[in-house]
Amino acid sequence: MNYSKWVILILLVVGLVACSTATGELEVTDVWGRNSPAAADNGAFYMTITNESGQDDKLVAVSADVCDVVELHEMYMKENDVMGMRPVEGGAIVIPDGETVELKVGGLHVMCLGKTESFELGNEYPLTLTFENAGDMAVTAAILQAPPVAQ
Ligand SMILES: [Cu+2]
Repeated sequence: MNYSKWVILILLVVGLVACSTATGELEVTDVWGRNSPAAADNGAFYMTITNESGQDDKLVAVSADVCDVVELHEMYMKENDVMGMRPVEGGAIVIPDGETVELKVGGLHVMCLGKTESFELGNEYPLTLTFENAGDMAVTAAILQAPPVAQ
């Protein structure tokens, strides 16, 4: 194969990959992490996920180099009006077709257990989201000032 054929082949492959991501049927936006000092063992990431894929999907895992372990958590009301958090049922967050699911302060969140560095304002960390149907998706979380938690 000569050089120009290789170029055409590579362009075709790049085009196919671009198309498959450009369909963007599962869209992840506003990915951010809460600022927290190195002294805090754990951190949290939040994001908005919109599913226009035509079928239900599930966020089944998240990986991040800056966390020893990542879990998908939800806040819930314990007794005496005390909020607690726990891993989501089944270990996955369902993203129903045609709906938008918000991971936000006081609700669903990506729990970063065993932070390996201080989450300073302005830092950015790559996360890999794994969806049951859509597969892996790479996103970047910006570290922002966390809004006050509603009482
Ligand atoms: Cu949590």
